[in-house]
Amino acid sequence: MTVSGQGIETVDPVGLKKEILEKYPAKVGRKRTKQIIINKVDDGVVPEIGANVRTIPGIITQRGCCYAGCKGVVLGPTRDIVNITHGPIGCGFYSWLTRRNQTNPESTEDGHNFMTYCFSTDMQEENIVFGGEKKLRQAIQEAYDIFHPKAIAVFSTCPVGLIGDDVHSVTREMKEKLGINIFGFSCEGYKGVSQSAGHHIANNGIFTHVIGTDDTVHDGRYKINLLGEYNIGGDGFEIDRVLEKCGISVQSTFSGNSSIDKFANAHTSDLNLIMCHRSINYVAEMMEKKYGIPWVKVNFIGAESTAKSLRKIAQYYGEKDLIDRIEEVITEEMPEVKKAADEIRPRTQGKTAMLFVGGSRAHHYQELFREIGMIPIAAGYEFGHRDDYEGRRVLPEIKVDADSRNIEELEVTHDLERYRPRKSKEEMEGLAGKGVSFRDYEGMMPDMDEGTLVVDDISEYETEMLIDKYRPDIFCAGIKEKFVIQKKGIPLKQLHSYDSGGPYAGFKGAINFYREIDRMVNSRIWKNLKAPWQKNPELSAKYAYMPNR
Ligand code: CFM
Repeated sequence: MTVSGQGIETVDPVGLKKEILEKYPAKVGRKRTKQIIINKVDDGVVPEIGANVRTIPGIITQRGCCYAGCKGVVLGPTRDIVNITHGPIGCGFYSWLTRRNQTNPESTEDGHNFMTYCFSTDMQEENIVFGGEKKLRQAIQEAYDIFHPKAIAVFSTCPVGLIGDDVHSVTREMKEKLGINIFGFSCEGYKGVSQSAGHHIANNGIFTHVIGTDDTVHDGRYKINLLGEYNIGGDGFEIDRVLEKCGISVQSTFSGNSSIDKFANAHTSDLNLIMCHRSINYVAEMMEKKYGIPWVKVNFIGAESTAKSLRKIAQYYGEKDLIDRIEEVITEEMPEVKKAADEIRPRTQGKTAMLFVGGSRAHHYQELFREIGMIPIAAGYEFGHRDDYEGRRVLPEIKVDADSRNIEELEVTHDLERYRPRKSKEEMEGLAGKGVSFRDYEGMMPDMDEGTLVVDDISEYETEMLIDKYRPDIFCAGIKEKFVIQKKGIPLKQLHSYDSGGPYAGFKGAINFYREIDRMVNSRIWKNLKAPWQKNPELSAKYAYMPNR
């Protein structure tokens, strides 16, 4: 299939790629050419893309750091862990309440919610010179005395690694002294090439220190964990509503609306569902090895994908009650969604979208656009790996480089007491035969049209080139890109924080999204907008020279 939509036939992607690369020094061009791909799908197989490699110094990237991936993304949304940033105050401050992950403290007895606080050791020059372990010990003690939390986690920022503070021995010592769960992460910002390294480190830590520490088996006929759902704008609440309506118990969500106790007995569930493959596939893999819980990839972004994911769960259990209930729920929820889409589609049909976000949403949200007839013409991840683009089939081909070798791979074996295969080998094979693919993710590119552009770790310059050539009807990215793009007269939807909107997951979320996109792509304001330099290309100014000041 080739792309068609308003005006996009006039852009030649091959020529555009050439034009982009020409402006770079030859060495930079040679690197970027591997990360800018014109999509082709041949029997599910797509071209190779360069991903998860270092950003070239001097290029303005969208990426964040390892600390952001560990503390901000994976552990941050857990309301009853006191998360202490060990470092200078800026790292703690700028990762404080910026991600719009919602939580419901009333669902845990003690009502603890520490997410509204910003805990930091506030390292000063003295600590950099003489070491910061003493200050860290004091911070843990102080947090314990004031809040009496169930757990405390410590996150290392760049200087901690540079001066060699041993956060792990401090946390071990304090765990023994205070008798609560205390653990640390060596997630210094400079590790790896992006926040993706921090996800892996967070996965290792939570797997080692929390999962499997409570064997209580809770009630529930169909018990699942939802992995890689962070409850941005309330997405997790909508997914919980739908799953609960189907009679499925969400034992633990990693880590939207989560509490530490839920992580502790996640190993008692029947099935792991993965929403965001990039940030949490490691936990799923390790839980399967250690406890025997299989995992499947799901996607609750888009009404059709939600229905498809629910049917996948039904197939896994294979019980008539559940299969019937899920069909009932889909039949109940769909008409409202269809009605909204049908009403909106005449206004959005054929309009174009670009998505440059993170490590999973640039893929998932294409589905929502298609549901209202819009066309994703270019997309890319900030920090996805090749498997997120091309599918997990390429995993064996991915070379381990110096940056990925920096991140520990845990050796995981069967837990002698707790390992219990949820399905026999024959049952698993039977399900696979029926099309339930376990441990699989097909990636973004096979879902995209031929001739669309896929750009990994897009730079600001490349973004501007794409916009000038294609003039998409909407661009999806984050706060760092928002105003640059809006000044070019293109509306920008933040797909990290959702601006002030959401939820967009599940059935009700889809309706919210259609409506918002309709308003954004059909508002005239963007076409009427003129930057000051477009109206008056020559700006004049006066300056005064005051020698004695
Ligand atoms: Fe996963 Fe995420 Fe994403 Fe991500 Fe993120 Fe995020 Fe994201 Mo921002 S975990 S990879 S590190 S879905 S914070 S909730 S929106 S970049 S696409």
